[in-house]
Amino acid sequence: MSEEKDYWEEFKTYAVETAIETAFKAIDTNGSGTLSAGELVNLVTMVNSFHDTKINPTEDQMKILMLTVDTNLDGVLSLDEVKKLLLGK
Ligand SMILES: [Ca+2]
Repeated sequence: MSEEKDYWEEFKTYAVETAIETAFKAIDTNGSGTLSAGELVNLVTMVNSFHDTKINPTEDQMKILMLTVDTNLDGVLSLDEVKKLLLGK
């Protein structure tokens, strides 16, 4: 049933977006609605704590990551920019 498949595809999209929005709010500790480079470090820390990974980017690597995600180059990451990174759209 293609209709059912569409339903699940839509559900998955919403589920992922909700997860990203929830994580975004948790990481945006000062509630500015955007993520700074410092808050991006919190994201890495969060990923490490959930997955027992030991990702420890250097300051330069964080700068490169910021530049990759910060598509409008305003120095902070919006929810849309983070969604684009994680959902590839
Ligand atoms: Ca930005």
